[in-house]
Amino acid sequence: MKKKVISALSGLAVGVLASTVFFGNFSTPDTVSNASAKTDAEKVYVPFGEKDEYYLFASGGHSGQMFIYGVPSMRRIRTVPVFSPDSATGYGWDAHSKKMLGGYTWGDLHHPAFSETNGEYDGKYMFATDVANSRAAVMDLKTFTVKDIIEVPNTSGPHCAAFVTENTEYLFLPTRFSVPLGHQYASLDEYSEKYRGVMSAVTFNEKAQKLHIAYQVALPPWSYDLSDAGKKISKDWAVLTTYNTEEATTNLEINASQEDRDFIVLFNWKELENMVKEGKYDNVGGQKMIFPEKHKGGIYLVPVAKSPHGVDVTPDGKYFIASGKLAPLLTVFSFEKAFQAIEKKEFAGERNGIPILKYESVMEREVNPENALGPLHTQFDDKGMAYTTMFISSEVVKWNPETGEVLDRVPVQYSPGHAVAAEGDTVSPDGKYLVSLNKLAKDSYLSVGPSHPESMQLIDISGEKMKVIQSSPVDPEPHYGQMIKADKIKTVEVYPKDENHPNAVYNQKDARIVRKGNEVHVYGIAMRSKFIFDANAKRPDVIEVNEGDKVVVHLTNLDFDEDITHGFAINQYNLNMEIQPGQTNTIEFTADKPGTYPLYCTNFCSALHQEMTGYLLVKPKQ
Ligand code: CUK
Ligand code: CUA
Repeated sequence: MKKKVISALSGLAVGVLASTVFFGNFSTPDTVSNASAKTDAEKVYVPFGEKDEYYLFASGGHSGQMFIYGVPSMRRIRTVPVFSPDSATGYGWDAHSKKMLGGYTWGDLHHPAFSETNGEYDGKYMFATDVANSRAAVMDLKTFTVKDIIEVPNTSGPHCAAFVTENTEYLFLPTRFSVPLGHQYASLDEYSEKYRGVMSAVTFNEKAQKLHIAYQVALPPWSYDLSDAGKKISKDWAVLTTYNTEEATTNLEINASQEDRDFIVLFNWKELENMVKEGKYDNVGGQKMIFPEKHKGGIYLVPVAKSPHGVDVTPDGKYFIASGKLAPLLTVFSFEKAFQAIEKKEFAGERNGIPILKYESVMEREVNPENALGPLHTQFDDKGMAYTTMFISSEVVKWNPETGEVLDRVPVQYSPGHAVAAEGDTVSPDGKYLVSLNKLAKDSYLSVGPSHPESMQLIDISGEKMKVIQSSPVDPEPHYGQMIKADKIKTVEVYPKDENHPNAVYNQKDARIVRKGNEVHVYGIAMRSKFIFDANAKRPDVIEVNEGDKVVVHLTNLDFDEDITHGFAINQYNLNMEIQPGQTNTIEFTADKPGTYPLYCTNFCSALHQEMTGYLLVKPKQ
């Protein structure tokens, strides 16, 4: 009876009141005896008071942001700005984030990757790269805030990253575009001689919370596409796909698809690490650059169907799967076979000094699902089954990499890029859920004009047959995502008191304004519902400076209370920052506009939030 009510409401625009009154207890064991008896609506319905089972971190593409969803509800929980400024949080205005963004005002975030321990997501950090301005970032999952961003020299668009090794030893950042080293000018007529594709090996120092480029490799002037790190037996290895091995310099749509085969680059990062230790590198613009034509070993090429896109290592680390995106074939390659061929030096020539392995000696099997077209990316479940997105035929194909048997196919709307499985890139995926990240949604939602939001469709993969059970809009187009078990993420609810913080003020009476020449340092407090900049002033909520002064405002949020975030904005000065509970945050500016400027709290914090205001008075120069 109860089930009927719920299925009648599938599509679920059920208000909070209705949910607590009617369905408050529907997930208790007596009402739902086994998963298969659940309707689709029940499977995605997370009642008020309960939480989703997984976090989905979905790349925000050219918004430069990361989107956080809950699965199975597919509700968007948060937007975390990474490579672009964000007015809502003041990201890009407060001193730390402004410095990290380094003047860039947009980014193109494609592939998020969780930090790993023993091949499992450990829930500590999230890494991502920016295709637009060649940067890498790390986000702390205790606070869901970005800790460090680095620019990657010699590289143009590290699209193929970030994929981390089993114990987060490295994230590898291969470039999408080849350019002359150091971005020097060189005519495109000299493309083959002067241009290079560069792969960077980046480490993360957890203590210092800093990213660092350990070394780079000068690869041939091709375009590099997706990469993946090995696992278990292949844990010292990583793979990346290439296209435009034709080295075309114009009209790539046609010219980069001339040859029948491109390559997978297979490399042993332990060997490359040793080469660096032995000094087998050149110094290029301050980076340790390995030139494979000079220092042999560690890097090999495996021929693959032309213009491959994704390459994915199976959870057991035995195989890597890649497919020509214009071909109907899925190809399974064997690490073990590759190792044997390398051992026996069974090479079929070389390109740019890098030995080529024979396709036949590394290929394990080819799989050809009938009429399936445009294979892009592959994910895995808990039984070792593979799920490949088919961009052109708009479907997800489930198949067995051990036998090549095609087990199921499900249409998605439309043109999926990646799919992401629960704990999908680990050594032990969970099964259960797969989200198809679709590049086009067309008619899926209410129209908002000629351009539409794209979509993410949740697929139940717990049974033999796949079933699409929910859909959620996402804007702009989704690229990759990763899905982590919710209980692995341990956030802090308030920033803990840090008595050593140089700018924190934990006592109201310590709020003060200090002038040093033409610099004014404010050590203030934000609390429900006032600012205190100078405890001893006639008007403690006023900052008075002279035109041309450099003003540095440090504010500590004294509300050590979950979710009580304050903002600090100054009218017409184009300034805003947020101060989360317990946090001390800093904003700097030059008071270059004389006059009277109200300032206010931008984040609703109490019934008297509207009263949380003050003034910036800027005395004009004589
Ligand atoms: S890419 Cu393959 S469909 Cu940027 Cu991961 Cu988008
Ligand atoms: Cu503080 Cu609103």
